[in-house]
Amino acid sequence: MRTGLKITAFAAAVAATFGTAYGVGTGLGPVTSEQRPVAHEEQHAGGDGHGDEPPGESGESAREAGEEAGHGGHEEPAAAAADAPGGLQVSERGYTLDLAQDRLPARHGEIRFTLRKDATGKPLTSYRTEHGKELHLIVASRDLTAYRHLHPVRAADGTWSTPVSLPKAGDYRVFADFTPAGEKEGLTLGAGLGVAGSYTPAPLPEHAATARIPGGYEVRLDGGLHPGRAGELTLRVYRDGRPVTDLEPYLGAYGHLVALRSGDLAYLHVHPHDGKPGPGITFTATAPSKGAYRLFLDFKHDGEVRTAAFTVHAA
Ligand SMILES: [Cu+2]
Repeated sequence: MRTGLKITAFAAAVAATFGTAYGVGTGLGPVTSEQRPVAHEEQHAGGDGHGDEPPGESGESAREAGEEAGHGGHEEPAAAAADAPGGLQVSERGYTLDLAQDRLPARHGEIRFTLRKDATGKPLTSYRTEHGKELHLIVASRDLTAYRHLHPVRAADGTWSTPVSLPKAGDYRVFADFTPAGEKEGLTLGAGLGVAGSYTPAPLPEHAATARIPGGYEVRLDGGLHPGRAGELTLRVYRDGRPVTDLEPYLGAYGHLVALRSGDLAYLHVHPHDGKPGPGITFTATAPSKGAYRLFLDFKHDGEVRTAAFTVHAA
């Protein structure tokens, strides 16, 4: 849909690999790739076709398309179903994110929550594994300067918990990205989290084509986001000035990308699976609207998961 934030990742050279519509809310037509090392076909990287699809079909069609080898190219309007990007609602499609507490007394603490089925009120205890995990938890500050990608542990009663260490006090948003067992389409629920302490909201970092991160790494961004049409983003990883060609798979992919829209933190999670361990990781993304987005790329190298962030303006 026009409002859906759609990002597709594809193999550097040719075909993209998309397995599931993981990480995308109903409204998003977003598609993410599966962890399969073998590339499938690129899914609806094109911006065409959305808006004509019946609602509710996008994620599913995207996923199924991704699973069917031989599905070609851009024709599958996976984005169709989405009316709104994911991560904006605490409750969606019959599931609710129930945070045990919506504030943390300190920057170092524990996040506990339950995902409930609205129909019964009972905790959801059966999930599909996506990218090696039943659930991915993203925590981002409202000002988009802090970001964490966590993997909580689920107790037998369905309660999820994870320690969290945040860089500053402030307003955060928690995103639970998961696929209930039996559902074809993943969803992302979001809820606010306040972290006690005084803080000053930071302005959105300026756009920069290069992100420097500890360890001597530099990630360079080429390409951009465009509202309503596909744009290509390539992220190249360098260390000490030299291209990195031995990226390590992290949760089945060489790169994991989350895009958050400035202003409302609409969420999109994408995993490229081109099987190429660097230096370039390419995504195709369609922004749901004009505006600023913050991109967070997780990659693993030298045994550690590292995150590079970029501000991108879709216009
Ligand atoms: Cu994850």
